[in-house]
Amino acid sequence: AALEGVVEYRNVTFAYPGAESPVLSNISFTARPGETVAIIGSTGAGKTSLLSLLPRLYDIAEGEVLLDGVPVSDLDRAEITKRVAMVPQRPYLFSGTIEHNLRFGKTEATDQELWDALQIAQGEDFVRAKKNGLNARIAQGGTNVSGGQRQRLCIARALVTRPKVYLFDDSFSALDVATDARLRAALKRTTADATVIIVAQRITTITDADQILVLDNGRIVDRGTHEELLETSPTYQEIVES
Ligand code: M5T
Ligand code: MG
Repeated sequence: AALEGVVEYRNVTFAYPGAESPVLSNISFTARPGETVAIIGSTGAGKTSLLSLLPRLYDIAEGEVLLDGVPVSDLDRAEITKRVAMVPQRPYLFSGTIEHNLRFGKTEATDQELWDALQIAQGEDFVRAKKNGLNARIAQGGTNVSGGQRQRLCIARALVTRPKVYLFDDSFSALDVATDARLRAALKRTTADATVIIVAQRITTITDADQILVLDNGRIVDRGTHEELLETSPTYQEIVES
């Protein structure tokens, strides 16, 4: 099959509707299948805004966001979500069973596929520990599961859709370091052929990324691998030391 899941941002400038100044300026990068691109930067730098442009949560005024060479503005959201799964910064669970929450967006998945996704997302144990397993009920907004459990269920939900592109917006922040490391190792095996774009606060989550983009005030100020940035980027050094 042809390469699928190539993401390219080309000179993207973006302002929220009604806002006076752009939150993203002249953003360009490419993420290819098999690669992990990490985005790091202080709060308000524009990381979430940057991710949200691929699934077309907003349309851009300048530049282009391309998925497999096609501007996303020419694709409808349903076509994009077949190929792109985003785990949002505030992952949402709705009132229903764990199974309902995991199948969201892909009803034909088998129970085995749900368990496989839970295993990768490090959520298998706590679901098995529940009396009703996959049929255990989740309260509206996921208030009866912990923040880390909610993140893991939302990661499992993304895995169930078998996307070509994964967008993780700070998806590992509520996990302890050991669980984070196990999850990412499992994820790496599963997503070996996928394109992964990951926003993270914790440096250890991104040190092995193929490319790290340092975002500051809506601009990519530096880019490279962890080792390269340690040498060349004062902004990155500040983040590492903080
Ligand atoms: C970047 C503004 C926000 C900030 C800037 C999501 C969102 C953001 N903004 C809006 O005006 N409307 C919105 O719906 O855009 O915000 P961000 O992209 O959320 O930044 P971040 O993800 O790097 O920050 P954080 O805190 O998640 O690390 O001026 O007001
Ligand atoms: Mg954010």
